[in-house]
Amino acid sequence: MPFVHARPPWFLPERLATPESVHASRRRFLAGLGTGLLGLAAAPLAGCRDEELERFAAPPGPAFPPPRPGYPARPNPAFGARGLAVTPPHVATTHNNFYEFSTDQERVHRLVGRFRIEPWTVEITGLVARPGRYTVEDLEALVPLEERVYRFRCVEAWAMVLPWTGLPLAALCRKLGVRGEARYLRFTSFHAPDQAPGFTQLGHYPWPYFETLRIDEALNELSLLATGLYGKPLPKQNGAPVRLVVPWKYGLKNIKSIVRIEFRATRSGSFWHSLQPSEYSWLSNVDPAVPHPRWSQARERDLATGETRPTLPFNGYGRYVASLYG
Ligand SMILES: Nc1nc2c(c(=O)[nH]1)N[C@H]1C(S)=C(S)[C@@H](COP(=O)(O)O)O[C@H]1N2
Ligand SMILES: [Mo]
Repeated sequence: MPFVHARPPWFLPERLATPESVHASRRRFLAGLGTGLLGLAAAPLAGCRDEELERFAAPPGPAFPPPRPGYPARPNPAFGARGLAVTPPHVATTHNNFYEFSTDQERVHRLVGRFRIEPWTVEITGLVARPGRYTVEDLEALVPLEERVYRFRCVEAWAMVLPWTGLPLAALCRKLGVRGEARYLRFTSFHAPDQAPGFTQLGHYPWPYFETLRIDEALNELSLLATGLYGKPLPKQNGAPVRLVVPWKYGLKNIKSIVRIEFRATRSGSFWHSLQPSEYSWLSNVDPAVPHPRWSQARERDLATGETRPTLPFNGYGRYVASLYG
């Protein structure tokens, strides 16, 4: 095993650095909750035999849905690759965090067979002039799609570089006519236990997955409502048909498969923050100086190359967002 000696002490040896152990560590806090949940938490999909999971199996075929009008979108030159090594599609589409399907990151893409992404609507509600149920095509017609290459950093200290296709959230907010009293956006993911095994297997989690942004974060030029990846519509495992991309925050804020966006006057919470606030902060901004209670955030591991590099404050996007938190 080359270079093990060069790795920082927090880095798990390859033998242990399986997705299982990554998630076992993320889930370990559940032990403290008692009530016999530990058994479930310690063994992903324990009690769910492979035969039961088989009904969720994805048929062989391309991960990407067929292109729609608007694809491929115009690259935004302000957010080009600029020397960043874009993560190969096979890595980004086979290593996913999507607890609705599995805690095993390598298994998610094989369990999306029953997930129906069409028809799909996003309910836009609350403090906006034009609430309603919007299809993804409706949203794409409101704001032109563009492609942006962003760094992506999971709280578990792995990282990618991804070319998203999406609509700038600020432009969408303007089109929707956000009212002055709106201070927060609450996003909600899909909730369909017949379509994904995780809802049942992890029945003690506060489904559906939810996240909240401050309005100034939503209006920041970096915030994107992504409907595509690698110039094509989003694969199911990457949060089809529409997900949030806020690249200065840890991956957990980048909520997938959104069915509802509520513009609110009062703050609301987030899935991981509600489960363990001391480990997953409400803001969850990428910060190398603030370790997770159980691991350092000083460095990150590139998922494609396995190389580690220093974590950047705000994931390298301080120029855009540091002023929000001054
Ligand atoms: N609905 C939902 N959204 C989610 C998650 C999830 O489990 N469910 N996981 C989050 C986490 S922790 C990460 S790192 C990213 C992973 O996105 P990817 O699989 O496209 O890389 O999605 C985020 N959004
Ligand atoms: Mo993550």
